[in-house]
Amino acid sequence: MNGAELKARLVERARDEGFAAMGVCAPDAIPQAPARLAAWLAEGRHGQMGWMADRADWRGDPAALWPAARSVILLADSYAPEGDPLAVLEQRDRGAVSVYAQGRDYHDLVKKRLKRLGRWLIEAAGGAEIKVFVDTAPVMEKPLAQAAGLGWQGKHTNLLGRGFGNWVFLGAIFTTADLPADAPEVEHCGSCTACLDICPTRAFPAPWQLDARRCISYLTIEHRGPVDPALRPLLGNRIYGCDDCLAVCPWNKFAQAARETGYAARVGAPPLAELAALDDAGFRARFAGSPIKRIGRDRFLRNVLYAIGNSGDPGLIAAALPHCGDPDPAVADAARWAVTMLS
Ligand code: B12
Ligand code: SF4
Ligand code: SF4
Repeated sequence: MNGAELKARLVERARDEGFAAMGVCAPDAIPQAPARLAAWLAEGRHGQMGWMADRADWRGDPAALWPAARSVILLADSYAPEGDPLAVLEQRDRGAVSVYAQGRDYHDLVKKRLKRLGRWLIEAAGGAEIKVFVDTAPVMEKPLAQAAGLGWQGKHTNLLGRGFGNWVFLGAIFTTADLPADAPEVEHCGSCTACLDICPTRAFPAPWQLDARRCISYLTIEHRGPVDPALRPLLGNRIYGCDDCLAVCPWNKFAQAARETGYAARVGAPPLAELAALDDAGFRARFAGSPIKRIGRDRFLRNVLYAIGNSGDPGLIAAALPHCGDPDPAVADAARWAVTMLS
């Protein structure tokens, strides 16, 4: 089988595996990425995500990460929500959990299917080698996906496509097989600024640039310790991630229904009082298999307490009070802040 035939068969297999789109680029297809990554890091926009700076040379250059790779295959997997993901922001006594974390952890679900696809490729390409990546390796998945023609990086920095909107996860297969590259996609945001305008914390210093230190996704998932008191009221009831900039994108009218049943919403919008009462064992049992589990009970409780402080409901003081002496200083501080806000 030549490279073109192999790729055509792979596209079919990717569709059978439920992926919304597949494309291929060469490992050296993102020459602009290292300088952009370096500028972002130099501004300190990664905050406490020190792992973004570690191995930045590999992250910016796939050819350096694995010199034997000849092709990079990018895949998009739809997790489009069924209803309006922003409706929950009005229910201030409940926690808003972002769409991506409503079901089972996408890292596991995407990787399983990438591996199946990769195994097929190894056999079909007569012993090619592969490495599969979903989020956790030093790989810049968004510019690679644009280079592979899947879609473009919107002004909110996420990848979106004309045929699927922006509710997609990305995954990559690096391979020693030689596959014909796709043409890169160009930008189709035009004069739209909906994602920039809705951001509650004004986390975009400019279009296509995100200061993670102000992003609610970063603050609720990645940031350790207390959140800047000036930003706390802007978190609202968001306790894990944020969807605002994704939800307003007009290209989502082309969103494809999620094929992966594991993404189905099972967390919902639980009452904040119920979440504040979870001890460590209760937290781990409730969020087993969910990406939420990885932030641990203390950071989760910190987020819940900020949401309680923002609820406007003095009836929730009772849920915050028991945590004012918590051994975790960020939790105790958040509990005291919540009580002050509601008193
Ligand atoms: C670090 C990280 C975060 C950080 C920082 C996000 C960021 N935008 O950098 C935080 C914790 C904030 C975050 C949040 C989210 N994340 Co995240 N995250 C990542 C991760 C691990 C690396 C991203 C990265 O390389 N950032 C570094 C910056 C410098 O690169 P960049 O974002 O590509 O920035 C580019 C632009 O600035 C561009 N640029 C600069 N100037 C200009 C000018 C022009 C004209 C153009 C066109 C471009 C341009 O150049 C840079 C390089 O391409 C990726 C997984 C991966 N390994 O790629 C997931 C990933 C980006 N995250 C993902 C998701 C789903 C989210 C959330 C939606 C989760 C949520 N609901 O809470 C939010 C979205 C927030 C947002 N608006 O970006 C998905 C996005 C899928 C997609 N469709 O794009 C990814 C790809 C994970 C995955 N495998 O699916 N994330
Ligand atoms: S995820 Fe939320 S806080 Fe982060 S940039 Fe988008 S709208 Fe702003
Ligand atoms: S909301 Fe508008 S500006 Fe933002 S990514 Fe979508 S089309 Fe581009």
